[in-house]
Amino acid sequence: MERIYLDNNATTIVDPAVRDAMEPFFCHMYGNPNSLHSFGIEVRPYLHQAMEQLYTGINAADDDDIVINSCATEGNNTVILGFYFNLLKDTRKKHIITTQLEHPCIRESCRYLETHGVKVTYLAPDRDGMITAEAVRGAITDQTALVSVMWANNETGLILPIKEIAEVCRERGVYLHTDAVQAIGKIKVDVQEVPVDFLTFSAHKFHGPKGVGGLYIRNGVSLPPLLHGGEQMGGRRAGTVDVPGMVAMGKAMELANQHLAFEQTEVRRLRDKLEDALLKIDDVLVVGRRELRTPNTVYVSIRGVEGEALIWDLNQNGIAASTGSACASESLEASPILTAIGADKELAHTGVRLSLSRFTTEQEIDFTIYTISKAVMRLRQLSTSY
Ligand code: C6P
Repeated sequence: MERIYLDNNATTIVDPAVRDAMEPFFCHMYGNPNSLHSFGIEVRPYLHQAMEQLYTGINAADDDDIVINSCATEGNNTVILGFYFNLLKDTRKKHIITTQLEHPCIRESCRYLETHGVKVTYLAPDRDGMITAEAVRGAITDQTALVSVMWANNETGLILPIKEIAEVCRERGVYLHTDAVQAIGKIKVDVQEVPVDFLTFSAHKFHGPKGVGGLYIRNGVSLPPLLHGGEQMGGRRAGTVDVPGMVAMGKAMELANQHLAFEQTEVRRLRDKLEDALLKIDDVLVVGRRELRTPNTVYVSIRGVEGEALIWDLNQNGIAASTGSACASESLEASPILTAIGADKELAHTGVRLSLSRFTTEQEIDFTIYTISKAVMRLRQLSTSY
């Protein structure tokens, strides 16, 4: 049976062109770029090229930094914990603002800082699943050092008003970090248009390999490293650079930007086709207006159909989807986002995330529509509450 992958917000297939780009760096050009011999020297231009691709990809300025690391979890921890050591620990600025929508790697690092006396505000989404710039403005005090708000949400695909939030932070003289993991490759990310101070990304979310990511740091902003040791990354992140991973991430970023128009047209068209079909089922809730979401994501609640049961049914038919974030997929708790937008308890247990990519085909979507309608009928018949 051919399988269908609709869980692209969890991870993506590596683009074959990306795999080809990284391949020579395993058994042929495997030198350590810090070595002084030919094996080390020969890989440096490729790292340089990867950096160029990353800088161009997010429109970073020459004097900004992009620190290559292992994943977005590392990038996010570097910012949150780095802030503690840099600013929060010894000053009266002991307040961070973040949101209830963030990935656990932000939430848990903030919780950890709370045990060290840092005050954290976790802004709740409004009825539309959004965090407004006004909500951020209202939470800033003269003790606030950092605001951390994601660019796009991994579960709903909702795009947050990060430009307006950046303007508020600038006005109030507060640093802004954004987790752009779910934005890169789906919508335009330009750090000149949207003046954030820190931005994180992870290659495996845009058809690069797992285990490599990046942290953008605006020029002049100081942030201590999370990993201390050698002088790699200008002392900002010690440890031998993952050469194949970095080359691959550069290529993946270049391809992601080349495919942005395709995401906005073709991927969006297929997502809308799927969404329209879901909305034809009775008692269905789709979170967030579609024009406010990344073009690949739909998060749907179907009354009388437990999210896990539907995922199981789809999996039996070769279709991969999820009830939400992959790292919380074992949790049977009600979805916080569905609860926030006012879904009742029963509906809040039925959320299913379907996320497409540029590799998703029309036939796959047609088969998914057919399979979901059959599964919903079957599961509703079995339901004691519907
Ligand atoms: N979200 C999901 O199913 P890593 O694993 O470190 O590369 O990325 C973590 C991460 C950080 N921020 C956001 C917004 C994310 O979506 C993720 C990964 C996956 O939604 C796996 S939990």
